[in-house]
Amino acid sequence: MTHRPPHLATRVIHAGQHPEPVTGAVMPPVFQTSTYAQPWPAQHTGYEYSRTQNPTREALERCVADLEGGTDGVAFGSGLAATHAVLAMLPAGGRVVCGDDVYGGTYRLLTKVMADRGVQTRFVDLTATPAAEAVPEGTHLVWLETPTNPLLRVIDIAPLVARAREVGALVVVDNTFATPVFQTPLALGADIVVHSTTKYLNGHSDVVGGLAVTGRADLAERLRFLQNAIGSVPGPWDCWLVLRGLKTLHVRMERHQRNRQAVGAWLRAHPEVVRVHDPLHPDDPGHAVASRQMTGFGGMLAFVLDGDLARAERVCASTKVFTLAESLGGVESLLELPALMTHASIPAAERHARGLDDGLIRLSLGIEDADDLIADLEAAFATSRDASLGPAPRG
Ligand code: P1T
Repeated sequence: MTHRPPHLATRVIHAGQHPEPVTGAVMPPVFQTSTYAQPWPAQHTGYEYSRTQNPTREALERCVADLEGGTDGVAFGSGLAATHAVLAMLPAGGRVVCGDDVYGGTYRLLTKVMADRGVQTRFVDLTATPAAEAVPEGTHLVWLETPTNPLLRVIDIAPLVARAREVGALVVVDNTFATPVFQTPLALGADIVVHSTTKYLNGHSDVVGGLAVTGRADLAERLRFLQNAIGSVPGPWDCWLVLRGLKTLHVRMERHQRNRQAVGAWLRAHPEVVRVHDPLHPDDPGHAVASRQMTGFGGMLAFVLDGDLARAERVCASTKVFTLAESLGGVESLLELPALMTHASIPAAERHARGLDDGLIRLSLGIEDADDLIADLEAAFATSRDASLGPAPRG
């Protein structure tokens, strides 16, 4: 599509796609091929080998690049593969400043893989530290999620971008939670946006994938090189599924958000709920920045229930509509305990220092009926009062 309609609801359906020239097929076909015939050695159609070029993957890359307001999208086999490719741009001995509340796998990649290659990471509370202090001279890259996983903290992107420019660092924003429906970090000056397309962009919990988007030609060229050189590319079927999922991103996000609003209000009013992490609420420390930086608040919530970790475990094991599972962003509601599941790779002392309580329950609100979701939590809260409930025997 050469004409770029102003509204995201139109672009999620059309951006980067055009009817297939031979048959007019409206959906980009799944080019399920590893290689392409060449009429003469080293003469080809622009497509040589599917790790390097694949038309289905390119349609997905163009679409997400457009939604994020970038020029280039580069797709990977998972969100972490996209993260790894971005970090592979660092020089030996590179210095990273990373928000102190990030997905556990991102933390693990930085501390257990990149650290062995000499990359040093400082984890900083980017919600509370002035940008000049957070990003010292010599920093190569600033990595942040906003809203963060799992505490839903909101980080002000623009001052970090201004500071990063002063010291010559790149700013990378993992936009998985907000999606371009609610936030476009490139418009705030970020250099690269990363997604786990596994989550909202695909939206149906049936694909693992990742994507990096940039508006800078030099970074696009390097990422494209790394995509091919490292080789962690997604297959064409997975790309096609994400493209299909994207077409409803806009309506799904509105419904995720509406359910989040309803469940958040119910949780806040519940006498057994000690704390709700919800930047939608005016009392939340992230509310002011979120109101300025985002056009919506998304579909995630986290809360702490009165009682010990065992009670939180019993809640998670007792729901009937919410599924106890890692991941997020699908049409079905999920819940999980980050300390034991998605963020278990962060040592307990560090989790606690960052305010991640062991009993924190994370909700990914799906698009079911909000009343059914609330009734499910209410019933699980009641069941969890029975301390004799325990895990099913294995085997
Ligand atoms: O799982 P993968 O597609 O590799 O994406 C990694 C990733 C990156 N960024 C964020 C913000 C994420 O939440 C994730 C994956 N997160 C989960 C699996 C989870 O349940 O939090």
